[in-house]
Amino acid sequence: PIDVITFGESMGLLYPEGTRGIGQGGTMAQSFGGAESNLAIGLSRLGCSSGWFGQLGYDPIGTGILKTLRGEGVDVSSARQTDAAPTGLMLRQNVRGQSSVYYYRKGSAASQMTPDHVDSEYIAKARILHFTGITAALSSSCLETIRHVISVCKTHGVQISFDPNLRLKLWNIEEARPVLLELAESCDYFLPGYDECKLLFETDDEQEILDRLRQLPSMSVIKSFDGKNVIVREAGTYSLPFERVDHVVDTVGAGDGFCAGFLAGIAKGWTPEEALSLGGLTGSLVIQAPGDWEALPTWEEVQQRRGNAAHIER
Ligand code: KDG
Repeated sequence: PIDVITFGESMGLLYPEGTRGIGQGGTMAQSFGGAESNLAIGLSRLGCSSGWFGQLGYDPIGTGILKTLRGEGVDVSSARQTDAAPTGLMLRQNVRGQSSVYYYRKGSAASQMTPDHVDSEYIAKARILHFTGITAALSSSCLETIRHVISVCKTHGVQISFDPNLRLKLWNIEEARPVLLELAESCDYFLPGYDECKLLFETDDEQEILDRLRQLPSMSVIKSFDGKNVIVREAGTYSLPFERVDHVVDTVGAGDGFCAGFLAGIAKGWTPEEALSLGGLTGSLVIQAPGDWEALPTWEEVQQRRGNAAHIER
């Protein structure tokens, strides 16, 4: 078995070095991103087995992404590369603390994923299958792929985790709402942010949001609810204040880090309350260094943070 399998779009990432913005000349640095591959890396670093699949182009960016994922210990045996379309790209800049992203992903290899690309036997190996709303926004065939994966999970008793990851650059809230709510109905763990809840349920009223989440069949875990992370179940709520962070460097990837930590806890057989604390800690470490996934902590780092270091550093 594989603890967590996830799928979606991973893209090349280019960003200006230094303090210049895009279009102002200078040198671009390269990396890659993708909410789901960030999560798979996070799980692997936390000592869980993880797999990622999706469709990349047969190009140096796609090949580079696969190499890095392999190096991080993520199983990519079910990932595909195609000659028919390129790997998507995103450009990001951080000017005076304001981060902006520009996507070059329309028609990308990932957006052409179809249910035929899904290996049911591979999915059946997962203890938990995780996907995000980004994939649902890419194309109708990607949304069909998600629906197909959900049915495969139900057939094989695989638990489902879903992060809505609302990206309003990809679709508007009217398009997104019914789809994300449909998907929330079919998962075991629903992992939204509080701001996403406000948009999904069309209210700023805390109590109403909690009531709506309680009506879902899944357990919900709200990231960033007024300085805390909160588990919402029919039986009640449980909340844990944020970890102390002295210096926020780059918040991109915090949600993926949180989900990786939470699912790692669940995969290790912890209670959801214990898993929530690993989620919070992992997310807090991601934002203290740059990169979408580069700052994800290893299990050893997490242990040290918790004061459980197995050795004293010399
Ligand atoms: O959560 C971080 C992701 O948003 C980033 O790595 C890129 O997946 C991505 C996207 O679609 O923006």
